Amino acid sequence: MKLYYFPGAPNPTKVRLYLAEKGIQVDEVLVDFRQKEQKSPRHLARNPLGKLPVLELDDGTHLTESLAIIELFEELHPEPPMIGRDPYERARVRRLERIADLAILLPVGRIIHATNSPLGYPPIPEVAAAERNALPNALAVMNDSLSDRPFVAGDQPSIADCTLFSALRFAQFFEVVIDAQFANLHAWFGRFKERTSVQKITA
Ligand SMILES: N[C@@H](CCC(=O)N[C@@H](CS)C(=O)NCC(=O)O)C(=O)O
Repeated sequence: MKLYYFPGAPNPTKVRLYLAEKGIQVDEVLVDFRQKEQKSPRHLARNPLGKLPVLELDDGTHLTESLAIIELFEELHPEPPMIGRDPYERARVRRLERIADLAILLPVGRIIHATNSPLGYPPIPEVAAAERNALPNALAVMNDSLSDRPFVAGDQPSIADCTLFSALRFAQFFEVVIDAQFANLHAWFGRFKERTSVQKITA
């Protein structure tokens, strides 16, 4: 299998982090956003939406959508579980992962692309303002989750940590400030940053 990625992009990062946490090796192929390679005919044949990540399977077919890719690997390699051990735990992990993705990663991306887009999108101040306004509610949910546990969904890392870390790393890189009131979140980010998985994907 081959994973097409770009190093700074948060959706490929969440998959790479997951794979590193699980100790799963796949070949990686860089698609260079700086050269707009994600919109080249070659890449559009892999993903008509012109986005990353894309997983190329051994039969040559392609799978897109970061969560679908992660769920495939989780079914192929169930141990150690990163989406919970029973239906209730899985539901709780998926809830937090969806909040991290839809209410943090996506808005952070919109703020960045509406203010200082690395892909060259034009500034849209009203979009940035609306997203900045909504973001603290979701950050508060994560901050509360982290009040009594070392990882977002419990005692062990889960896919919710991978998504949240990718979102906050993207925010940090493009100077989207996460308010200091979210102390549990800042402490978790500092701890997670030291993990071997993070060192591995940033090497
Ligand atoms: N829902 C998709 C989102 C994919 C996505 O938006 N990827 C971004 C990178 S984080 C991308 O490829 N952007 C390039 C572009 O829009 O040109 C997923 O989870 O994989």
